[in-house]
Amino acid sequence: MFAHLKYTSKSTLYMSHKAGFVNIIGNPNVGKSTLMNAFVGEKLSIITSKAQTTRHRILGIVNGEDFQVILSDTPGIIKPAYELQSSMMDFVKSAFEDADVLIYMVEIGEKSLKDEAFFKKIINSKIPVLLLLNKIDKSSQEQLEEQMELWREKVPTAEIYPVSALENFNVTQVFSRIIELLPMSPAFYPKDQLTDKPERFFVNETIREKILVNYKKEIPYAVEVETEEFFEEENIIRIRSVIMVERETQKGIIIGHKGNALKTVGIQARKDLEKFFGKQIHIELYVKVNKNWRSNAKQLKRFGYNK
Ligand SMILES: Nc1nc2c(ncn2[C@@H]2O[C@H](COP(=O)(O)OP(=O)(O)OP(=O)(O)O)[C@@H](O)[C@H]2O)c(=O)[nH]1
Ligand SMILES: [Mg+2]
Repeated sequence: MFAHLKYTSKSTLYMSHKAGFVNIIGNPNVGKSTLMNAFVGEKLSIITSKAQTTRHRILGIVNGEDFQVILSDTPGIIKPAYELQSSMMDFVKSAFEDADVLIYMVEIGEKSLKDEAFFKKIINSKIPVLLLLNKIDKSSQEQLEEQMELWREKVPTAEIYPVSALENFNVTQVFSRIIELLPMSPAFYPKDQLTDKPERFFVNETIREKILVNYKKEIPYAVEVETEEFFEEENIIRIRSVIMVERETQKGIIIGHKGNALKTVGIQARKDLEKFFGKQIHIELYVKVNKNWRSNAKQLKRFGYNK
């Protein structure tokens, strides 16, 4: 099994192997999910131009012969207004607890973290913090220098890297630095594992991404998706998912005139899922009202927002 490796004895192998948790935190919409996907090379996390796209803590595992980097994408930091958002912030809190390296992502033009308590945790962090100044493709040299200076003052303990997660600028360099900082450790997950989430989770998320993209204002935030059936055959995966909304009026909006809006979501989700799973997809979507699920602890638990 170890024949292709440089070292032959298992104990040497153990000694030379690095592994650890690298948790990505920051304000909403700064590009955390884009970065994680860039590291992993797969679209594990959904990405949209809207804030609060990510609601869970999602692991993306990058495996090498002598390393395993376990990245965590987390929801953007906000002051919670309802129960769902409190659960989202619990995911962020948990990301502080097990990190070996913390990635604090900010974007060009940003001046502070929305939540002061989280910011204090970052500046007082005992573990290495890599502060990534993202979206530098949008900035001038002058603005970049100004921002680098600002963050040097604000978080003097952090190593600062200007990056563009979208255009893959400096991403490889940051990854090399992560490897340097990781502790010696055997792998935590099997070496062929890419994430901690099951297939249905990615179906739910892909559908939710299409809802974020196709509907306005409050609608996407009132939506949760649950996949009731995921049936894999040799050449096709048959999926049936329920789109849950909080109110009857929202149900009408999701479905749209003659069902056209919902049809668009189905077509777009199918295309992405075919790419993700590398198989033909048959998808059926339903809409159901699940009254005030965002504030209902039991429902939240059911959807994986565990306390
Ligand atoms: N120009 C530019 N846009 C970027 C870059 N990285 C991310 N974006 C865009 O920023 C938006 C937000 O990206 P996400 O990766 O979803 O951001 P996030 O921090 O995960 O957002 P939340 O999950 O809502 O907290 C999307 O429209 C991305 O395409 C970048 O390096 N440059
Ligand atoms: Mg995200």
